[in-house]
Amino acid sequence: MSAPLISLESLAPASSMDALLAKATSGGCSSSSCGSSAKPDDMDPAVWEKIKDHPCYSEEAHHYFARMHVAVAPACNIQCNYCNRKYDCANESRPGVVSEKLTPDQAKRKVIAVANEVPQLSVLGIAGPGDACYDWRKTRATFEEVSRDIPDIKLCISTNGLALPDHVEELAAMNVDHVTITINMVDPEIGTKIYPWIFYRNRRYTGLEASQILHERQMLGLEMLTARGILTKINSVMIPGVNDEHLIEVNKWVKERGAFLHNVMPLISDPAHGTHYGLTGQRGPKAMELKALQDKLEGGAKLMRHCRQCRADAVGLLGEDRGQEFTLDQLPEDVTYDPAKRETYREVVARERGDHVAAKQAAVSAVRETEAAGSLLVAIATKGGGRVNEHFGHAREFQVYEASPKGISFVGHRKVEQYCLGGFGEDATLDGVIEALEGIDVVLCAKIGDCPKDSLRAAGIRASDAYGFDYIETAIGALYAAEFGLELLAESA
Ligand code: CLF
Ligand code: SF4
Repeated sequence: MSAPLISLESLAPASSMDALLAKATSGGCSSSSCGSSAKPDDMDPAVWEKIKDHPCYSEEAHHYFARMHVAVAPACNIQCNYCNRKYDCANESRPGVVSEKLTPDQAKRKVIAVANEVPQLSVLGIAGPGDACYDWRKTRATFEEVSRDIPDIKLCISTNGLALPDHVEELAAMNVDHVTITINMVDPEIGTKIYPWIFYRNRRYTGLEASQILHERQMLGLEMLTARGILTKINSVMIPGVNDEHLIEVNKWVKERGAFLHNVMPLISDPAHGTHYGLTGQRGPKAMELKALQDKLEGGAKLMRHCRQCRADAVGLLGEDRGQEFTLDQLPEDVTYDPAKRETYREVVARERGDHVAAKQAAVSAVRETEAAGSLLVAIATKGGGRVNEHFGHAREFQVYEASPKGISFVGHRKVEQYCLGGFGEDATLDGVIEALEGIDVVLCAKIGDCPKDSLRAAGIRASDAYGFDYIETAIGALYAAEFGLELLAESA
């Protein structure tokens, strides 16, 4: 199917409310699935209601909705060997960057300014540096202030879990429906290689005792959240040689205790960040090692594979970061929330999403029906809306999908440096992009020039813009059928 270029791509940066409204209310129903829901058939409607607009808890939602983080809670009660707090909390956010610390009042101003400008915004998260539950007064004050002005924004926190059990009741009372706990071990012996100390009930603990306490508090917090219907995501940092194989056990434990998602993140370790692991040469996993572990975990607790290890002050769709547009010095002193853009965007998304889900289902069925035996790893250049709609040279990441007789599934992403700047591509940058695309069979994008296409081909990676602006799954389905069934891949001229 060659899909029409529908509104979302142009909607995101739209500044004119007239343009937005025209898209939301344009006559007739162009959708092939008008009125259909994007809710998976086997999902409880109450759970769907909580995740349908959350870009981290729903892979499908991440094509449409954005999160923002505010760094309001810098104090922490444990030490992780992959963290140097100077460079953010590596439990949930990318280490090596420094976030702007905010007071709850400043955070509220920032959230309102973003909500007025970024119609995709649906979630406010507190994700370090520091621990949202340990630095609790600031977390609570921020959530209370923001939800007073923007009652429909979803509230989300990330925590190491040590202080979590003390705040579960308040989280439930504040309607915080999404909590991430970073759990890297369920065997305290392994914990001794990850946590040198914790600070608990006014005392510092080290060694096995520290990991034992942390483990017990993490399990207790998870059980308490599950009992209250709060959705939990478990983050685990994959540390080769330390806990990589052990994460299979972690996955089992958290599934038994009701975790909604398990997100295995690669350790980012760089001597320049000054962390224990960085300074002692502990390496992070390669993309294919991470994928192999994730594949082993399939069938256990449901995996999140679309995490971008975003900054603790990230703003925007996952994979993009508009944080630098909203630094404190650029915010107005007084700002009043105007819900118009967000409301209009939601109307458009509601229509587009049903269409996307129908197209996705058709593509997945078609792939299964080919009865082909092979699989394809496909990298997609996209800027949102679930479509192949980014130029190869403009991509700063590729979303990776696997097509096989089981269907079409999202399996990860590869971050790259933007190859084409100001109309010119640098060979050295292209080499880095090709390296990042290791193992990929085909790249699909909205446009690609002959030069990068030839270089990719020389590295064994084909590239095509023949499916530009199609839905991602529609494009992959057509590609798969061409590869294994009906005809050869139609490469663009
Ligand atoms: Fe932020 Fe985390 Fe909430 Fe998402 S991020 S606090 S659950 S709103 Fe998302 Fe970013 Fe991955 Fe976190 S992509 S690092 S999982
Ligand atoms: Fe760093 Fe976060 Fe660990 Fe605290 S919980 S030491 S801020 S990674």
